[in-house]
Amino acid sequence: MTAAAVRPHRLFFALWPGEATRRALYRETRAVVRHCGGRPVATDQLHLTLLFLGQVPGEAVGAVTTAAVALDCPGFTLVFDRYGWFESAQVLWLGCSAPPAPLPTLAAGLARQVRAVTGLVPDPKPFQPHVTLARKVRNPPQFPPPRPVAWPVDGFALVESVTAPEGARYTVLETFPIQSPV
Ligand code: 2AM
Repeated sequence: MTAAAVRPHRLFFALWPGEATRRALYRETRAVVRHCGGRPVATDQLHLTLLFLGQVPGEAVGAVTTAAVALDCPGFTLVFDRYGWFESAQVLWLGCSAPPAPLPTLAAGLARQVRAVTGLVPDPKPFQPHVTLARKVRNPPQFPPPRPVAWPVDGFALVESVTAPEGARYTVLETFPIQSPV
């Protein structure tokens, strides 16, 4: 086994937008992000975290993948139509005023599967679906809501976070299709 295979990986499951959705997320939020006073998340890194795993031993990554493959989930479409702010994390985010039921079901199913298959205990914090737009934002957003952005979800991703001096970089390791949205 190579050193790369056995080293721990900082992992999370996420919805990773396709190009059209990514462009729309950028287009509809760029003015607010520019004026929020924080550090924008690069457009190619925008995502919605489903389950944060943290450090996973290299030898457990295969089991994490197996856990995700076993999931059965209908496709769905998210509509992003509101800004939010996490005061303690100083994060400006984009969210949905009416997240469809399959979204929390998918996040909970992943947590259950990962625990059952790998024995790892994922982050127990309640699921708060959001796309982080900017960090180090010191004040709550005082902006009108964005024009709604529709994100058709037909899969999810296992993503690695690598810490660098300029901040974390996220790389998709694997993608998992789910049924296409109807
Ligand atoms: P955030 O964007 O709100 O910071 C990788 O760090 C991804 O996992 C980010 O989307 C991050 O959310 C999310 N995440 C959830 N819980 C986390 C935790 N305890 N530590 C770091 N990131 C976490």
